[in-house]
Amino acid sequence: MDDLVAELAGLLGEANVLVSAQDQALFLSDWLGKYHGSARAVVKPGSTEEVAAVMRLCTRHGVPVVPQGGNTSMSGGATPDGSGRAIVLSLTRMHRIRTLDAIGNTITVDAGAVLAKVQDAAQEAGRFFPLSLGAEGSCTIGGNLAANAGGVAVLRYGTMRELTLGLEVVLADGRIWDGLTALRKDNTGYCLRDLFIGSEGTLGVITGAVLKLFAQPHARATAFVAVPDVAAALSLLAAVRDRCGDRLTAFEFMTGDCLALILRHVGEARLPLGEMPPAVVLIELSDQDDEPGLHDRLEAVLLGSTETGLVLDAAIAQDGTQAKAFWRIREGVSEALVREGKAAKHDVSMPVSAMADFVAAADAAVYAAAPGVRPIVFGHLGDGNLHYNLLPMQGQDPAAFAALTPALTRIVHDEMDRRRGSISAEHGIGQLRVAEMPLRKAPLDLELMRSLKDLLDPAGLLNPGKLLPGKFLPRFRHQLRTIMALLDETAKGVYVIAVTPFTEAGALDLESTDRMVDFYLEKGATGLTVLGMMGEAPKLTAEESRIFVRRVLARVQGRVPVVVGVSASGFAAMRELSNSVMGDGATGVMVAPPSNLRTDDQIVSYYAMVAETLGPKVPFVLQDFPLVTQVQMTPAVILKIAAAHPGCVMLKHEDWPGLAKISALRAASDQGARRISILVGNGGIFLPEELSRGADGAMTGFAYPEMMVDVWKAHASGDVERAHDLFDAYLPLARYEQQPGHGLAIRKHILAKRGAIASGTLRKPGGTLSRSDIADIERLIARQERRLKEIG
Ligand code: FAD
Ligand code: 2HG
Ligand code: ZN
Repeated sequence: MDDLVAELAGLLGEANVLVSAQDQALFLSDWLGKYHGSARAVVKPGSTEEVAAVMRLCTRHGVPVVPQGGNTSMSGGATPDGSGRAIVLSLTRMHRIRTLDAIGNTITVDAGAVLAKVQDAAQEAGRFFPLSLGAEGSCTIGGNLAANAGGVAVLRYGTMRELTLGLEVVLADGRIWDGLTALRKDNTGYCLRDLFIGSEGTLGVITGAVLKLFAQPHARATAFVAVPDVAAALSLLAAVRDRCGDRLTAFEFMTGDCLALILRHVGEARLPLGEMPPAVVLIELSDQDDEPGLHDRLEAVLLGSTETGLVLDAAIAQDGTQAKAFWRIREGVSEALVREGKAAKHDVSMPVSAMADFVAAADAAVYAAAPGVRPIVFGHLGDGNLHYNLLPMQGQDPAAFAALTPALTRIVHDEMDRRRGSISAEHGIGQLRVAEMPLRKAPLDLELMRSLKDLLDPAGLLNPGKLLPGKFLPRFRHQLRTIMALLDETAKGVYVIAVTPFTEAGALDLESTDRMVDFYLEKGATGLTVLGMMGEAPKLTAEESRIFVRRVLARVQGRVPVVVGVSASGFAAMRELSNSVMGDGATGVMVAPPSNLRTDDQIVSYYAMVAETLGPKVPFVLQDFPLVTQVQMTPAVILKIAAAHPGCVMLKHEDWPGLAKISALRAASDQGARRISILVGNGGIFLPEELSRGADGAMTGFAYPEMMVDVWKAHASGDVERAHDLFDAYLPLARYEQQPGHGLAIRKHILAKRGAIASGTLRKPGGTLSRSDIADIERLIARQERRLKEIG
């Protein structure tokens, strides 16, 4: 027995400190069987004082603590990591109903009290505690509070937060915060209670709570209703609300596929309708009395809705047994899912009115990315909360599906995000969604949350790895859209093509990504371009590409436009990437032609397909880079594409040097042809001449972006000589960086030397620089600095 365990046993008694694998097993895996951890000990204190003593001890020893109630978390929130360092603090021995105040309508309970027992205690006293969910036979009040649980009666009674008056919490350092009041009104400053609700065991251990009670509803009417789809279900919701007001207690949705799954796996579930419907809702009304009146109301609204086509069929429960049977179907869903396989689970929240559109869009995007994957969609429609679960394709290897899951989750959450929703309505973040937090929460949210965590748990011992990500990426998605207009024909200046920073080990280096963005903007970039075809974009996975783009967008925070290269192989992949990055806040995309295009017609048709694929709302840059693509685009072809597609707003001109092409394009626009922006490439080595021919700036990635910025500015101010002088000073290095097959290593080496990125590493396969190369670079930099000084 180690020292800590011995001390714990001294505090709680040996029987309440579990160390053997067998005794611990039930506490170390989650209900879904997704997470398996290990623990130094599982401890079961019997009182608030014992919890406080455990916390003092753990803080003294620096031992992490994972609070646990009924262990029914749907997000791995109560499962320790695999290190074996943490203790699991189980509240299950603390299950007393402390007091019940029938006049004040409150019940005070230990945090380890099982929800169903609290419901029973209320009922015995002629009162009602409304929180209701499938796991109520084993989940605890502490877990419900820490997760801010929802369930099937939120529509009428609210979430756990709304059902709570007071809390008792043991802090990380062992102090007991006594907020166990039954006050309905208390305006004496910040609401500390609400801080702990939904904190998932990361701010303190909840040991007791005062909960609200209600009058018992003696009358109920329950219906199982077939509807054509989510949209009809939403219209029906409005109709029921109009007719029944607050009597509407539950409005639960399930698709036909979800229903079929339950009927297949839950033995006692029987379909109460004639035919398998496309979708169903389970509706419950409740009131103090007058059951016949309730039934009449429900029947009337269902009849009316049948006439308008919202309802296809309906069964109204004739007694409590039938109502229970309807609910058994609904409550069987999680169990059925587990029996079918390991689902990718999503618990999205959004405005109720957005849900039909969300399901259609998410289904389409999921099918496009992974045909055959099975959405099982159900949830608390009236609360704007859907459980959008995805099951593997029939017969799919579970490991292959697991590998696909992060990408599918990203797709689902992107659709949610487009509707300004949340990645968790009721199941919490836990460990399942922690990686999504930086992508989905605003930087200020994360900063404030981190400050609170640091204040209450400075050593980070409470439920580490859950809810809060280790490091934050700022995100300004929604704000960005409003600030940043889409790319258009007037774009000018210098759009630096960003490199992709990697660590020495070849991993994506996101911290350097931030630094690099800052560097480019400090040097005067008027825009940024990422995932350019000549860089290392092809070495990124689709997931990495999205992460990288998001990081860049988050760092840019709308200060300059960001263009993303989407020359993915195949139109479906192009559409997917483009939708994703535009949804994230990119200002436009760039498309190079595939090298198999030969004739002018083929090029024109290809870009017609591009325009159709991207849709009318996505501006695109036509990349003309014959040296690499082998596709020769004449001015006539470029003009034709620009004329046909308003979405084509810019030419990235990278012909070698192709000055005549720029002249021809500008002459044509002088004659009335559509004028689009022209930004030039080739590391800027023809920039002064290209500007003189009518280019609007550069889109390229020389390691000294300030050269392009200064040249462009001097040229724009009319000082062409100065533009040339500046250019000449940088030319030797720009020329050196243009070496085919070697240039990117040189560029990254210089950027690392300049502190823009941590390492000049190229991801494999990628070249390295020899000593002689580095000596060349040093000499050229020294000469360049000298020359710049000379010209002032
Ligand atoms: P646990 O799983 O033990 O813990 C949950 C989180 O709370 C963890 O982060 C844990 O560290 C923390 N925690 C637990 N106790 C304490 C405490 N005393 N102090 C501080 N932190 C603590 N959820 C819904 O919202 N709506 C539903 O409809 C719903 N249905 C479900 C159906 C099934 C079949 C299952 C298995 C789960 C369902 N859940 C639902 C998920 C789950 O949130 C709830 O079951 C419940 O709220 C978790 O309570 P628990 O005691 O099991 O908590
Ligand atoms: C429910 O609504 C629960 O039944 C569980 O929140 C959802 O299993 C799930 O995804
Ligand atoms: Zn739910």
